[in-house]
Amino acid sequence: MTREEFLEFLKEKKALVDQKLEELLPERDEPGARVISAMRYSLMAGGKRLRPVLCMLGAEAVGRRGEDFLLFACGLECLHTYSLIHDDLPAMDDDDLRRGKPTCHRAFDEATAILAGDGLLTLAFELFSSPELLEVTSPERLLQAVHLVAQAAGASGMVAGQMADLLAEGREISPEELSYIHRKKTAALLSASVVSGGLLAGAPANDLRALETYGEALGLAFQIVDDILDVVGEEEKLGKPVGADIRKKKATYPALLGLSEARNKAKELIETAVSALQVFGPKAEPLKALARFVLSRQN
Ligand code: GRG
Repeated sequence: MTREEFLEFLKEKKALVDQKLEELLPERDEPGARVISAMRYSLMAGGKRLRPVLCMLGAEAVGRRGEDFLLFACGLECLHTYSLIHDDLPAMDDDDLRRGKPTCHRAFDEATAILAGDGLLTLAFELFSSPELLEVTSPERLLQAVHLVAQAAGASGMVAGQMADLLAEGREISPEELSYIHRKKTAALLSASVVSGGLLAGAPANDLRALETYGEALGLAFQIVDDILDVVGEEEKLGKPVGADIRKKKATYPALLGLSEARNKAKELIETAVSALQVFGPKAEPLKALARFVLSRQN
């Protein structure tokens, strides 16, 4: 699958997710509807929809139709969007822009943004437990998938990663601590997204292990690329290399290893991710293309 073919493929999958989310969360006319508007504002702000796409492709790698699990996949996007809204809050990263638009607390207000995050996190579990999913998977499989995603998102996954990241601010950290932050904050949910698709699709244990290896390596590479894009963006703004200055800011692989070594590390991880997919043969072609896309993405 070429990059162009994959981009077209991604556009189609993304459209499925966008349309379903639109259907699931209509505007309302009631006293509390402001929170719905804030949830919709962030949810429909143009995210890449990687987590829902990973879930659908995890199911496709084992021979099922990804779209069957669209409700679950949409739950993953709600969960991800909650984490972005809360991450942008003044008490956390204090960001003004997200997905090229004012952050939720800037467009609305802080209390509304907190509630919008709470609403999206809860909506995620409402979608994961949709009775319609029992028409396409078994109750055991569904329960395992919800449990897996809850573990990846909660205080032993993404929330722990965010905590460690906040505690690491302004001081030097070891490569081990950095790897912990990346695994928990970013890789855990990306990996759970693709594994949950496999689980719902009824994949056997060794296929699930392969998807987990893929998801973990992809997630780590994703975070490194994110940090590289930050440095490159900064350099473009400044018109010169940021050099050692990056070390003083957040701990990242570009700060720890330099840009070129960080790029090599991301490449190695993508190779690991792609090799883990051998067991699936051609059905995993889109997952391979997605991994290569993560390496070359510009936003
Ligand atoms: C607040 C519990 C809590 C967790 C926050 C996700 C997160 C943890 C922080 C976001 C900070 C950040 C930029 C992390 C880097 C990796 C990442 C999750 C990037 C954003 O994901 P994309 O690129 O975003 O998939 P889009 O906008 O395409 O959905």
